[in-house]
Amino acid sequence: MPNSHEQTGDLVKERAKTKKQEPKQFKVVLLNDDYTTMEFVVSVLETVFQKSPAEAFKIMMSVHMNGRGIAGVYPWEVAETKVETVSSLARGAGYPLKAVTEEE
Ligand code: TYC
Repeated sequence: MPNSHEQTGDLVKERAKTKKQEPKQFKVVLLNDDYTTMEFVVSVLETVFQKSPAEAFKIMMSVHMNGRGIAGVYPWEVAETKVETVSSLARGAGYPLKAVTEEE
């Protein structure tokens, strides 16, 4: 039955395509510490994670109160680059601010 083989092939291809269109996403988690200023964290959230001033303040306060919080969710390479940018900005300003990635 040559037709059924062709149909099965089409189905497999469709499924594979659907999977490729949904790459894994990674959370960038901001960690609290006692030394980084609130102002610096807000500026990082605005510049690196494109948050509005109000949203940046909200996320910063949530990290301050809960120890950690999600700055954003991105494909792996973007998430890793954001973590490195946070680390580099913090080091340059003399703060221990740290961000890590987590699989969603
Ligand atoms: N806890 C810091 C302070 O009281 C503020 C802070 C918030 C630091 C969020 C890091 O990810 C952070 N100055």
